Amino acid sequence: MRFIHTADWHLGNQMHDIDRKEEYEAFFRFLKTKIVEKEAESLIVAGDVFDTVNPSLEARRLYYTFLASLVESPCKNVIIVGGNHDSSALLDSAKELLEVLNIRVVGSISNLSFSEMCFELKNSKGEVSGICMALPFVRELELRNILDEKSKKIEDADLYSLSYKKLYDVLFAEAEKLKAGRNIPLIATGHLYASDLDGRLSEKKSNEKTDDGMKVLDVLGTLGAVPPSVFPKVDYVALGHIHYATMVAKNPSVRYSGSPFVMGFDEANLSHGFLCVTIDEKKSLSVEKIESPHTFIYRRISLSLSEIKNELERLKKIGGDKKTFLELYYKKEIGVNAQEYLDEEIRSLPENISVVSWKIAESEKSFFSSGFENFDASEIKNLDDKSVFTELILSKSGLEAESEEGKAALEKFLPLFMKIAGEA
Ligand SMILES: [Mn+2]
Repeated sequence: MRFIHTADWHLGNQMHDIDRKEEYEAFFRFLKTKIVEKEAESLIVAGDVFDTVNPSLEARRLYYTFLASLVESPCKNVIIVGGNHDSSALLDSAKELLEVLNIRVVGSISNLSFSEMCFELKNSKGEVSGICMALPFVRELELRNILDEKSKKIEDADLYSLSYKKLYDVLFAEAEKLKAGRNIPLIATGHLYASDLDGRLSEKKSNEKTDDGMKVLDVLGTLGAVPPSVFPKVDYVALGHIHYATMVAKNPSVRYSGSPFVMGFDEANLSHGFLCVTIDEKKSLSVEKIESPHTFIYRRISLSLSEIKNELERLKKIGGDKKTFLELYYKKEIGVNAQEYLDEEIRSLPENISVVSWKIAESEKSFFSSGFENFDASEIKNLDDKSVFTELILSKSGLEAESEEGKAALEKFLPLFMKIAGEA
């Protein structure tokens, strides 16, 4: 059997007010083409279909138009589960209608028995070729409610491991019942934050933001990470919530597909797409990553002012006439007025390139502000003594280098600093 695993579409997202309709439409055309080309018999959408609980009419139109387009395709089963961004009520509102097209929606676990969350998947001949246990995002209250009275009082840290273990165990038993001894693969879904991921989250410090805009500490603290041990022993677990493709605990059968779209400039330089999963008769698994079309170009650039100029020149050449959106972080250069310089550079860009924001680089900002506590010490090697002291004097005095007071402060203090540096 073969299916497409995707998640985190976040339809209706308009970061920096960018109109992304063209990009979404191109993606759905591409996804449909791949479904046909790969002869994928199922599509699994692991949550966060929409970006908000009240998505625009345009976002809803895109969603329904795409689902309708699958009727005449090899895709005979669609499983859609709700994510934390979705309104489960909105997803479930079309449930009965979509069921007629064999599109199964599980917006939330409320009001459902576990057997109603397990579905047979059929191939083009109409034979049952697999079972999917469709678990959506589960809210904290719902997690507590599935535990018995005694376990309800447990610490937050144990809530996720205990409740998810129970959820997946019960679902697994239901799926086994439905499977009734047939030699067909079992697939599970989830929209959650699993621990033990590869890639950028594993490298993040506790105060950095995750792909969902939350700080890692928030996720690990109040929201909780789900340990890999809770996942059921099935042939594949299709997860959503993390916006880049990664395995859980290096297990090739427990995966995040990632989002097919750039959902923030911190993700701009990562690849985005979906997974094409094949499980053969011997239950051996192969997973192919398929990259989304680059309809628009998104880039976060963090460079010194003069390097930004070169990078913009380069982008003008490689981007052709594609719509390109940039977020610039610049590193100050002594004696250059950043505002004037960037104004000039940005004004000379062709129409298809937009700079959505530009600000001073974080590492510089923390250094140039009051304290050194967040300062990355490796950065200091790029600055000479004079630059370091100049910036220190300016930040302590709150003055601009170009202002008269700033010049006076530098004249007064810089020689003193240089003298001390010389002696040291
Ligand atoms: Mn999510």
